[in-house]
Amino acid sequence: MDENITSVLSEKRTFSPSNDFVKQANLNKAEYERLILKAKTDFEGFWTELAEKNIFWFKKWEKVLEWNEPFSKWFIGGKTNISYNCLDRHLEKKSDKKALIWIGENGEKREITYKELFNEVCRFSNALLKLGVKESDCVVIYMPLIPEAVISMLACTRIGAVHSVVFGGFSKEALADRINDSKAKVVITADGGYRRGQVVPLKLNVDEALQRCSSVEKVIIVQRTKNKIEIKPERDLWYHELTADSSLENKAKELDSEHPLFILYTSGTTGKPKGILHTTAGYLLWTTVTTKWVFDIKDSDVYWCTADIGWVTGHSYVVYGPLSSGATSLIYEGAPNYPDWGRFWEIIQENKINIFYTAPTAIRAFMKAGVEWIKKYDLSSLRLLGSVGEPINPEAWMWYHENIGRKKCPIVDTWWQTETGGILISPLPGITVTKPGSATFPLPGIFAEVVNQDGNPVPPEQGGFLVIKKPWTSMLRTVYGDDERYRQTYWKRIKGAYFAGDGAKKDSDGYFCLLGRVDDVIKVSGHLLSTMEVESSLVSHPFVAEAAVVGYPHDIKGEALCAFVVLKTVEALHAAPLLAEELKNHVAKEIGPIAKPDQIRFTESLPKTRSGKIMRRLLRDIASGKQTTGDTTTLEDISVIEKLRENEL
Ligand code: 6R9
Repeated sequence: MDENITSVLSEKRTFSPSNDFVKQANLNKAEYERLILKAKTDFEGFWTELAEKNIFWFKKWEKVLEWNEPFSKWFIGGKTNISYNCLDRHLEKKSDKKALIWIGENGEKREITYKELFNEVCRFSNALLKLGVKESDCVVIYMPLIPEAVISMLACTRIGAVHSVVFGGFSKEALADRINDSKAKVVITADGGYRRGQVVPLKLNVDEALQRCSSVEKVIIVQRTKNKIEIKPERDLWYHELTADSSLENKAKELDSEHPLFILYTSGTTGKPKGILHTTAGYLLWTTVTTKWVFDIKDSDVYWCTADIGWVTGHSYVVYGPLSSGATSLIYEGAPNYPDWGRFWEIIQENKINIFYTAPTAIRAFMKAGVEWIKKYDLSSLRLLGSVGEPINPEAWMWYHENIGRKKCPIVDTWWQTETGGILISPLPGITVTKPGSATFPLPGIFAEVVNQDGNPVPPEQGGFLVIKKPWTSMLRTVYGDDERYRQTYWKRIKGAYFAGDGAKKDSDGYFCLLGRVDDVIKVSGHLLSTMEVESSLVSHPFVAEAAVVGYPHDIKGEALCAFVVLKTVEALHAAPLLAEELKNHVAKEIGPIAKPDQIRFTESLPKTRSGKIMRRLLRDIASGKQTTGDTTTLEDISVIEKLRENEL
């Protein structure tokens, strides 16, 4: 890319944290400024200080960092264990405190204290050892969001096995690919999981996937739905039978700082998913520290991150960050709209949730469902809101602020990736003046910049590439089994920096605004436009619930914009031909004529991955009249594609 990205939206609204929030915040302004300065002037000293304060070590490290671009090693010579940090170290003071609150889709509830969670993890660790699972063996976890999924993760890390969680909504093909790439020895699954009242046949998927996988020796099955499954006696074991006579005594392994912790697959621009590898101490440190800083976790808080453990957000901010901080973390098995759109708000009311962390796609779905669902519930326990996964449009941000936060809660719009392990750019809730649609500033210790293709910073208000210029402790170590792909994907595009794949700009006040993936940047009549900005403009129209904008080839403009638009009500569609014109003019007015979409297509829903990201690649194919190509295994509802084709104008 040789031009700069034209950035056209500018946000003037600002929100300061309330005095009450500031007074009680974990991180105050003076300490923040000290940390920023310390990281600048004494980089290794900065990380040393954090590692000493926040982590339990069996043995202290000898060397803070070995940086051999693009490979990093942190806290060399140190020994720790993430399961020990999440469990054992809390037992003295918090053994009766709730570690997990689990809510099943059908309303069941289990509350598990730190002592109970510790016991279960020890019991299951012993069972895994008895099966012959050794340090560095890979264990695939393919489960619904039930406590045993968290127990499995913690048991693996306790004995030094490497887990690879595969989202329970993935197909048997996707599961088989991931098992084969990681050469897993054991798969932990459940007979089934619940999704909108239906049973998802997880064990059946495992059986079918394993026809293509030769590395797996044992399958452990948690009984969840009691649907009929086939048991292969030489391979399959019930979790409850396996753990029944297991001892509760288990000493956490003293693992090297750089011991591999987990692999998590994420999609790349090519078909083959990338196995992102994280290691022990550095990941533990940054997830712990960011939980404290960004979520302002207090001992009395009940915290709810709505992500599934199949995604990195579930790893870092459902399991490891909160448990290492000794917090109470709520997990909910079901869908946000099951049995109705009030489900989340009911859970918040009943469990007096204080901190709520979710994704913009969910927020926009709630906007569409209407505020009636929210008004029925008491949300006054909430004190902090978070957003992750995509750029949050200012419109959605304001809605979240007004309707869920009741204009009282700070919103932390947290930018990060599977690859970064933890949050890198985010407001600090007791310090930062926020702006809707901006993730604000890099955290202390994170050297982020917006640059052009030569790696030079671009002027304010101009779009460019988001890069990280110095290593950080929770960075990915490599793409599992493929160092060259790691180097090529992340370190080749911009010299001397980690390139995240996202476009961004800094505004005139230095605020970072994420502009979406660079492959979502479109060149129209010589201008590079961010699809996100056009989408935000569309969503700010009162009739529009959600929009996805893609480019398609155009004789004169090079590329033109096609907008796929979901309306708030079906009735609005009756005015469709007029409305399409109105929306085009709306965008032209809000952003400028260059951003005016050539086509508007109305649709009931957008094709999304199961983690809620719009699959623009598929929309691009439809907009340009091509056959759908490439991998669709991560698509949540395949029928959306057919419907979109039927609607072609
Ligand atoms: C944590 C997670 C990473 C990609 C990332 C970016 C997008 C995440 C964002 C955001 C704008 C935010 N992203 N958070 N964009 N603002 N606050 O989502 O990891 O699934 O690996 O996705 O998500 O495009 O590059 P992952």
